[in-house]
Amino acid sequence: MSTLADAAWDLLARAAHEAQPIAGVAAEWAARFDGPLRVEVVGEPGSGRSTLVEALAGAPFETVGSGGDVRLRLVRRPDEVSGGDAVSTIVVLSRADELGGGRIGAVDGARAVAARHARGDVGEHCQAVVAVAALPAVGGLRLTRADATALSTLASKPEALLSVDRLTAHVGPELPAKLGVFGVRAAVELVRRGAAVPAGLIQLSGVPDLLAAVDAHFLARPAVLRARAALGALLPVVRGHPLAAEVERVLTSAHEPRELRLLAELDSGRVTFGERDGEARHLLGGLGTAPATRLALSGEPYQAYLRWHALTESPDHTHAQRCAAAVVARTCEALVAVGFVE
Ligand SMILES: Nc1nc2c(ncn2[C@@H]2O[C@H](COP(=O)(O)OP(=O)(O)O)[C@@H](O)[C@H]2O)c(=O)[nH]1
Ligand SMILES: [Mg+2]
Repeated sequence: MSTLADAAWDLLARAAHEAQPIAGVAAEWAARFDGPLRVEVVGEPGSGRSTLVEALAGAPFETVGSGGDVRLRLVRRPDEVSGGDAVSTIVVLSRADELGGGRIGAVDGARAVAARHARGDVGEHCQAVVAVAALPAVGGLRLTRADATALSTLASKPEALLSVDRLTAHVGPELPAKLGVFGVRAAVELVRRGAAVPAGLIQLSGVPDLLAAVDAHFLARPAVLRARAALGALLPVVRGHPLAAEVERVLTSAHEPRELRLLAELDSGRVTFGERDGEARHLLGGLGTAPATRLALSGEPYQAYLRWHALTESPDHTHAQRCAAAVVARTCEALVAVGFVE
């Protein structure tokens, strides 16, 4: 059912026969249709882009500075987010360890802030909000033997951890610069517990949470996101050309981005159908897009359609729930058309 990708591919192939600059843009995006998803990392200077890119080295996607298929939008405060394309964006609450002066629970606190904003206004402009402290994750992998010795020394000097100044007085400026104050405090705690410092810091940094979010929201259906990005790039160059109306129609009528959007809304808790959430997630392709997987909890697609369609007119549900049910019902319609093939 990747109809958007098929439609986009078809439009790009046709656009490739037009005059420049249409042909050039179409060929450029057609050429990357089968490559890895390109994840753009954007943010104000100082938001932590370079550090995050380093922390993401080795991830199963390519990070780029511009022209990506999807984006990680780094902000230091959630209220910096006031717009943006919801389907192709994950908001990263970066330098999360600095919240509350680098105390040991800083990243957990930032995680709670991120979850709250995902359910609120910020959630309207993205698929997920994730708190990340990339510096301790990256720094932990660069610890020298001298750093390890300094961490052991600090483990028996709790007073040295009370402020940056005291920390610097005890171990010099390098270790705090490498890990941040939070990172040093967390590393000392790991040393006390006899745990591995680099792995422990990565776990605490939120980088694994971000990788999981990218996986769930972007990498699960790369063709849809790539197709959408390609048509989005083509649109400004075909303005005034007969192709423009078609590109616009495909972009606005595509159902798959609505599925992705609703899956994110169910995840963040912005929308819920109570005990029916599991069935909705399955139908929307959240556990795999094969028809049999989508229908695993629903059985016969036409009956599923009737049940979800009934919700779109239910007076017991909110407007948001009725709109969301319409998206699920539309998915069921497509499944009816495909036929339930085991
Ligand atoms: N405490 C802390 N500092 C960070 C973090 N990420 C980046 N920084 C620091 O913020 C400054 C800017 O980081 P950089 O990654 O170069 O940001 P860019 O300008 O967006 O590329 C540098 O001094 C980094 O060490 C983080 O997660 N925690
Ligand atoms: Mg930089």
